Amino acid sequence: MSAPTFLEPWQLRAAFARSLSDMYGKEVPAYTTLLDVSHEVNADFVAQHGAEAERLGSIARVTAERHGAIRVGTPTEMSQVARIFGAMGMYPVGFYDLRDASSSSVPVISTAFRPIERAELARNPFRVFTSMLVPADRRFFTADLERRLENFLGARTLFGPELLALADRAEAERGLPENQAAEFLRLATEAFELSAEPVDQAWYRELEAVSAVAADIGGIASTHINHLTPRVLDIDDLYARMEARGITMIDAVQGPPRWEGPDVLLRQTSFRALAEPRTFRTADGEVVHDSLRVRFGEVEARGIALTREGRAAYDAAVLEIDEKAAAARAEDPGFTEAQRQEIARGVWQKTFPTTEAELAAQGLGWFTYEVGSGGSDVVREPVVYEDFLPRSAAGIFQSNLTSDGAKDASQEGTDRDADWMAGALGRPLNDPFDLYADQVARSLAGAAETLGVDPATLTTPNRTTGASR
Ligand code: OOG
Ligand code: NI
Repeated sequence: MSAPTFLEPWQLRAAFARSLSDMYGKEVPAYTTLLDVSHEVNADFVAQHGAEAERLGSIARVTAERHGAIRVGTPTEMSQVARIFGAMGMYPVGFYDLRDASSSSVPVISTAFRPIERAELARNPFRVFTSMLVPADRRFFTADLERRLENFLGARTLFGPELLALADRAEAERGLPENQAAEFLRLATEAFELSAEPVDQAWYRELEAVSAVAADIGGIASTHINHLTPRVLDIDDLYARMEARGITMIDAVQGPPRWEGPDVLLRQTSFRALAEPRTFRTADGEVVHDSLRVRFGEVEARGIALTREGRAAYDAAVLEIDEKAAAARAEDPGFTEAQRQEIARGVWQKTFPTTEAELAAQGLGWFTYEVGSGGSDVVREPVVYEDFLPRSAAGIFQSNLTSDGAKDASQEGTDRDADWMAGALGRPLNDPFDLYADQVARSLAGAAETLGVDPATLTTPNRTTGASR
């Protein structure tokens, strides 16, 4: 097949995900190991489970599926990121405040850029968790440090004018001719490469004392991809295989426990990447070689998207698990992760039903409805969770920090919310629940029209097939 002469946004997105993956594999060899093991896990899972394995996405989608994480410093940089991803059909979804979700010092707020249409997600679901620093937050930064941070950030250029012009053109014209597309992809990939420029040692270390994340964002004049995460169909299997290869994983898989019912939301785990060589410029102008441990490897398994009710049940279950685990730990200092998992499973069993049919009937999960091949039956399909979880994100940030940093809890935090983020982005911020609800409503309207019935009659479980799930 010859290369297309015009690349549409989804083709730019798929090509960018591949190009970043190639670049990151060269920078972080452990990522390549993670990809190999992920492929093994997915191949074995498909061999064991057949068609059922593809219930939450085709194996082609899952194999290519990645999420990246990047971090920027200012609203201007955030709005530029929005233009670059807009060119690839990726739009900001959701607001995450990690300042409160973490006990250690993580002074950022975040959103995720991703495709929002069902067909676009099926073509390539590449998403990028994007965090921005909040220098105005006095719990982390003094007025003096804020001012110096703003000066430093204001003086740097993360994304050049050529890259931004190509991005704007691609968004306006819904794609780019192949030559420009190649240039756009080259410049976009380069913008997220680790820079070899020496880092100002005193400045970096000053910020690092406050927060390793702040130093990674505001201590250097460029940005880089922080991690690139493949998706696996069995994350517990992946975890065991990585440990068997001698790679030390963080203590736990974040998110819902392993259990016998349907997977919901997101389960993630990670490992500490090796220290990477970096050069520093000392106060006397000398360039010295040292290393930084900032980037890591992460992997995830995705489950069914939950409704607002389902999410509230999830949030309550997480709190209950925490309380029970804290009480058990207080009684027994030798309390283990395996025991915590046992508690979590117990809480899950009383919170969530063990079948998709019940998850749908209780209004906890999102499902689409389509007219089946018989022409009169309705087939219910789960909607995959396409977003992130603040708590897991905080857990991932935290478990990979070299130190907790410093946070002055007596200070008042700076208000930041979804509206503020939309202002920084210079474009609307999508609400994830609205996107899922929309997708479901459209599937219902389509099926109802085909059958000539009221959409509301289609969601009753006895009209759907697959009721035994
Ligand atoms: C982002 C951490 C959050 C996830 O998957 O929840 C994240 C970061 O480290 O910049 O990537
Ligand atoms: Ni991540």
